[in-house]
Amino acid sequence: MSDNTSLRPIAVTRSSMAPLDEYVAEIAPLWESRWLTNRGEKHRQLEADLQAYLQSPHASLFTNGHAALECALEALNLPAGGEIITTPFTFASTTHAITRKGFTPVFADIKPTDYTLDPEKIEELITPNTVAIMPVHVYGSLCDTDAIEAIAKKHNLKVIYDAAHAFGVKRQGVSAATFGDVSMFSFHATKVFNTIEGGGLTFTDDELATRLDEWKNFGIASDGQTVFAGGNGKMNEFCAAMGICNLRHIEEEIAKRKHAFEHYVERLGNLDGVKLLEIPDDVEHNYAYFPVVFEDASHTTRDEVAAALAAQDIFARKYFYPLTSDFACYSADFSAQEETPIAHDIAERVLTLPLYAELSDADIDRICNVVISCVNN
Ligand code: T4K
Repeated sequence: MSDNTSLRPIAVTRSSMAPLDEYVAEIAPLWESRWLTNRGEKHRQLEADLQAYLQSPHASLFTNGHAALECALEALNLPAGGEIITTPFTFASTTHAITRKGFTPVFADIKPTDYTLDPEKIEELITPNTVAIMPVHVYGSLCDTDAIEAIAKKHNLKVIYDAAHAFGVKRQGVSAATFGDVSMFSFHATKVFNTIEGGGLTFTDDELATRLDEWKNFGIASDGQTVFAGGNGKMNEFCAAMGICNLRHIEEEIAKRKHAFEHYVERLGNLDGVKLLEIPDDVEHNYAYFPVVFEDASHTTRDEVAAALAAQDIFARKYFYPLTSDFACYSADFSAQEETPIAHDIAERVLTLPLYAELSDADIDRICNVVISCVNN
């Protein structure tokens, strides 16, 4: 947020970290207790802090967001081998969680407005084998949760939101953590809120809380019996301590990101040939990403901008190109171009510009000058 131009390479993001002395004070008691993991004091405190912040009766911590997503798919006891309707415009994790748990992803198209799953495309894909819907609040844009959950209710399907990008987002004061049967948040180093590595699930079902606690501790129940073949997904005390510290600064973090986001909008908002992310009036956003979609129907402008930025040591990213359905490991099975033309089109034209709390106005000006010059020539 300072006006100094940085000299270092500028990456798409940069981890936010609470002050070092604050973190040191938080972890110092661990040298006394020697309790480093397995649902320690920091773990319990962070779960409680997150329940309050995310307005959720349960916030279950995991080693990372992906493990949390896989665990949710197991713990919901969905019929084995079923189909899950999802979006291909996402990070690898969403689709990999589905396939690694033995389900079949069925890709529905996204909306051209906010790039989230289009509810109107979901119902036609439901078959007797459909067991769930897994939408993504991509870039922190909330899905059309009312429409999606109405469809799920009508067809008796579970809804698992990939809310990896939506930490702190609210619509009409209601937290992103409260939608669907389960929501998964990523607390990776690159996220608005980080625990170094980490993730969490939010939900209301008390029984699910017990199953998840057992799952992430090898299926061992509170009475010591091992009741099923669970895995190991426990967040350690150092990561939980990082989360406790970073959560104290979350409002400041989001305010700084908002400043950066709005500075981009000031510079690029009137530029013909680009579409910026629109934030609805009733949404409190977290300003997680700054995606720009270029009007050029081919990927030429997008690629030129990325190359021109890279020439100045500025590294924007093509989140999310290619679509997951076009990954080498899936492309033989799914033909996304025909089934999800909007997702395919956006993936060809999107570039995610650097956005993080410490990004200066002067750096944003440098980035915007490159974008403007490429688009106008
Ligand atoms: N669902 C969705 C929709 C997701 O986007 C993700 C993760 C998940 C699920 C799974 O959640 P986790 O299991 O990760 O909790 C990054 C992140 O690794 C990944 O968490 C994230 N999505 C994805 C969108 O972005 P890469 O491969 O682009 O990261 P990388 O290493 O290139 O880092 C990008 C930039 O971030 C670096 O150039 C500099 C900065 N950075 C990176 C690291 C690792 C830091 O400032 N500090 C760091 O420690 O995947």
